[in-house]
Amino acid sequence: MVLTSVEKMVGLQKKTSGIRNICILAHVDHGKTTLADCLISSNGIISSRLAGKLRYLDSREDEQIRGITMKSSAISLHFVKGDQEYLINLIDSPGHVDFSSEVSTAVRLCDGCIIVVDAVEGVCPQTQAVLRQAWLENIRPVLVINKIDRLIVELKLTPQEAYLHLKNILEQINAVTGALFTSKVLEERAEKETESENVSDTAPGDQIYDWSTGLEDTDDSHLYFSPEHGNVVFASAIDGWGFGIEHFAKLYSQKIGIKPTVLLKTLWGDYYLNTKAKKIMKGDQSKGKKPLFVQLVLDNIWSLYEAVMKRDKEKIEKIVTSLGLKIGPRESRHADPKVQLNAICSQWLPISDAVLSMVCNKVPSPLDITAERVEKLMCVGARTFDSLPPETQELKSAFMKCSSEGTAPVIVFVSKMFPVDSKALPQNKPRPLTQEEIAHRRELAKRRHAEKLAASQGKELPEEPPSENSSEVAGNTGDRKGEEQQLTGQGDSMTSKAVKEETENKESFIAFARVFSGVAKRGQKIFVLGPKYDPAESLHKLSAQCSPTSDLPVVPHMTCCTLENLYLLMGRELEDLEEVPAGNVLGIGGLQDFVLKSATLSTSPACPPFTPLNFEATPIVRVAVEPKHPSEMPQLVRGMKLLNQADPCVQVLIQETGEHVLVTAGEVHLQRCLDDLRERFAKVQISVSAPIIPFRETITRPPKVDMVNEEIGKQQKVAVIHQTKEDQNKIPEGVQVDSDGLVTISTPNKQATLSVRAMPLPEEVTRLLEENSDLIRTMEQLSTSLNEDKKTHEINQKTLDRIKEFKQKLEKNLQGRKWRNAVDQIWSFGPRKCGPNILLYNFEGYKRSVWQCLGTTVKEVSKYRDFDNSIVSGFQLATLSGPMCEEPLMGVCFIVEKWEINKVGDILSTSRQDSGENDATEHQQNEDNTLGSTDEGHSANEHQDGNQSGTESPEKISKPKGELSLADCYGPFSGQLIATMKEACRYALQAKPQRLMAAMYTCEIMATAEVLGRVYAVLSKREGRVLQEEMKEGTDVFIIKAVLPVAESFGFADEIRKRTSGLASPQLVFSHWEIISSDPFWVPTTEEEYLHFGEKADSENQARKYMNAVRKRKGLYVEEKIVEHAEKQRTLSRNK
Ligand SMILES: Nc1nc2c(ncn2[C@@H]2O[C@H](COP(=O)(O)OP(=O)(O)OP(=O)(O)O)[C@@H](O)[C@H]2O)c(=O)[nH]1
Ligand SMILES: [Mg+2]
Repeated sequence: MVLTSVEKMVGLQKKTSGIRNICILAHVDHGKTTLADCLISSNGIISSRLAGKLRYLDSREDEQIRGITMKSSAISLHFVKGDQEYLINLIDSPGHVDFSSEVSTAVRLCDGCIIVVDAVEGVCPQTQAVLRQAWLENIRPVLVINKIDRLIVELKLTPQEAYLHLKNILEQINAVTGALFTSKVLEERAEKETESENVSDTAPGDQIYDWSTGLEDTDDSHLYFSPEHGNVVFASAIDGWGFGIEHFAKLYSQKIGIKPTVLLKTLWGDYYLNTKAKKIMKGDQSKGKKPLFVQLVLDNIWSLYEAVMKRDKEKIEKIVTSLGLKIGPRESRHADPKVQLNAICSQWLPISDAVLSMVCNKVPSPLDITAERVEKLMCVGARTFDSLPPETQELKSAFMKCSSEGTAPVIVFVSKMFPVDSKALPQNKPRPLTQEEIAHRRELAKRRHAEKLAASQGKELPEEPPSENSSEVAGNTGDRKGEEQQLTGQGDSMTSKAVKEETENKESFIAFARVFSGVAKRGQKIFVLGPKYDPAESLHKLSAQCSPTSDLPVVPHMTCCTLENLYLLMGRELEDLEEVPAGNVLGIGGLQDFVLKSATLSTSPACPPFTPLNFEATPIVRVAVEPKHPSEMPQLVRGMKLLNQADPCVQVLIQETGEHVLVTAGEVHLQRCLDDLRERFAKVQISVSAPIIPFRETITRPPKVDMVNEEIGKQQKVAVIHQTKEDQNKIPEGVQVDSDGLVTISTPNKQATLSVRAMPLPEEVTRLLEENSDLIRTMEQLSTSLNEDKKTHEINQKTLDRIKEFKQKLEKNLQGRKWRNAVDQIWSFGPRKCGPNILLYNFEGYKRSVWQCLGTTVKEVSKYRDFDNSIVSGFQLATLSGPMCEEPLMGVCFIVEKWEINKVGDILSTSRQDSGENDATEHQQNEDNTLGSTDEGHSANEHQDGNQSGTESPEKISKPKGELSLADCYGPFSGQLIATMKEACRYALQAKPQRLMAAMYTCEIMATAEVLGRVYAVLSKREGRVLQEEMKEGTDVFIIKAVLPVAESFGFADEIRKRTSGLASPQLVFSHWEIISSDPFWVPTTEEEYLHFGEKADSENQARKYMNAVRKRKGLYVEEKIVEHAEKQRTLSRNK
């Protein structure tokens, strides 16, 4: 029986101080959904007998089958504590890494979270990840240590051991929070320091760095979990019990006559009770005393479990009566002791009371949102709060007030869109009639009956005044009108039938959202602000007071929509609402066409878009999909669009090859996406390619030893003749490669010559480039705007500092003779101008810098400058796809050592010779931009001012007219340069030892000692490498940390699970790129190798296998000798 009506909830929603928005976070399988069940059953939505078995919030079929949660879902609960009433908006989240993006969507809407930790497994990788997410969002965590029954039943610990174990877990968790806190304080301190440095110019030599200072004066006690602070609950969700120590403190203060405040402080910790003196003393172990927690709490629980497990009826009865509980006959006679336990414990220490009162005490209400959190939400990227326009800054107070008055601006954040079957929407559901409607109908029926009677008796009824808007039919005209009514009624039901059919099989998207300020009303018009919306820009165009209802000019990234339906989220059900006041979590219908995944909604144009959600997982697993029947392509495309909207993390793309590609976070996620696509969104059969695994190409230093570990000396080289020949064939005429790997190549028209060398970058530099790709992109944008002399981008001091720091780090890591001045000579990064490869220039007469925004270079115009872009473009192309299998490059540095361009006049003369008729069209070309874009004058323009028709640059005027055409029979000169540069890079790369890089997962596996061997076997079969193995304290569980190539990971989790009979289950997270040490082009070249491997060298080569697989997939030529040296051919004779 549902105890709370929707009306009650609506009432509670208005009392902001009694609202708690929380989510449940944990590692996979630590019992979030089970705990949610217990909390839900306290509201009577599900029966308490089913709590823990039903997993009510796992509403998808596959969630129930697999037993893991895959999406976050919300439910509103009512809780009474003393004379206070609370509304708890509870969100359950998934724990599996593949769905960590769903956690981000939940965390954003909440003010606090319940961190659940398994008492046996302790802190796991996802526990740390969710703690970090809670931290980043600035929400208050509380802790539930769950599954304590396992300590009793499975591990068979004594209460004393269990106490130590729990203490240990608590310390581990606090260590994680401590680390987060310390890093933040230090960061803030460093920031302050730089600020104060900027202000006052103290002599730098006198400063002594003491890194601990900031930490000491910052109070951090509220951050830590400690039972005495009331933010820890010990529980067993499956058995329905849980308690905070204040429960026992209250209980025992009466029994033993010690003040509850004293007990509260000493019940957890190394204190014991001196029964004679009735005093609590410190220090337990040394004297062999039991700590209070063991004596007063754990002992009782242990003895209850023991009694029930041993079916000691007398003892059970004794305990039950002493606790004053009533156990129903059904439970007390039940064969399963678990049922009895549940019945007793859930009455004795109801888990929902313990958890919900902790939440109400410790989690702030929406009114107490901190200024820090508001500022963080309002500032996108590197922007600071002070740099926002004043109207926007004013909105901060609206956030802080969280007011539901009519004047308050409405601010809503949508964190995800989730699909709901249209049939399940409240407005499409058959609704039970209300009392009034029933009464009304009865009245009508009565009257009709009376009319019939009257007609038969020939009497008339007294007339009643006809009421206009009621559907009642009155008086003697009733018959005809009644017919009409019926007809239209029928019409109605017919149209509604049609609508129904239409809505059948259709998905509606509901926005998962929270109101941060104002009241969201049904039918209200509101602005939808995209993530790139900039209030500063639009406030120029609009007045701050304008509302979404007025006529507005077009503003980028801003649209207007209507809040069509508002819903109360009740797990599997939705309830219609008229309006939702500030501070509540809600569902919004009708945003499908306006919001893709997340958005900010507001009635004020000054509202900034919220900072994007922090996603922990990187989508890495990609597959190509196509419909089984090619004619069903449109359905698939539509389905993929819907899927993209429904999942916060999936990426849906069409590759250059025309393939439709899904990119997902992992195998489980992929499976869910495909199921959704098949059964829900596209409803067609689809075929799925094998996962497309990304690789990177790179080069290394030449090896010092050969494949049989012999040192390579020149005299040992064997002339494997065909190999050398092949090598020579690869390099066409006109390309010179010297012994050092310097490649010299000319453009087809011989007007320019380039010398390029490739070098491997040190690993740290590659990592640095990867980590700072956003910064590099910002630098690129800054340089462009500087070049265009636009001052639109005010350079933020913080960004500048970060760039400086980045430069210093690069300098530190690029040292030695080879890299002299390298950092100052960086010309570009690639691919896409921000990747992990570098282009350097190293020749006289040229100056250019990516550090332009730091103000280091003077602008210099030279003959090179005009073709600068071509070289950079060639480099971008070369780094985008390498020669091995057309995958992007990584960690490669290209150095242009020579770049000669013939004098412009020479180019001109040759181009005249080559194509004399060009002169005739030259005038036209000057006007025609498509051709003109190739001429020098124009490209000079591009660099300098970008205005083409106005004042001409002095250079251009001084040049003879004919010079404008630089195209010859080989095509435009700039194009030739791009192609030449690209070729040069590729050859330079091939002149060095090339290697493939594989994407690596890190995985953490927990396994018991007996299955350890099998885990290792699976790991080594799949090229995995164990990094660390340690034993979890107090258990016989080993934690193995390993890395594993993504390419070998498919089916890994399943295989491990099968081989260990489900005892070990790994979690895979993308971590980094790693060089595969084997050379894909390797053939024996030294005498030893030749002897060892033979001429064919056909033993397995991992890198070559990967490379050829990629080449095959891309339809590139694969060098494969199918039958070589066939010894004997067998002819199968046909049976006659
Ligand atoms: N022994 C014991 N088992 C529990 C307890 N709580 C939950 N479980 C079991 O642990 C398993 C996982 O529980 P769930 O509630 O689905 O875990 P979850 O954290 O929601 O898992 P995900 O949503 O997939 O991350 C189920 O088999 C539960 O029966 C507990 O207190 N004691
Ligand atoms: Mg769950």
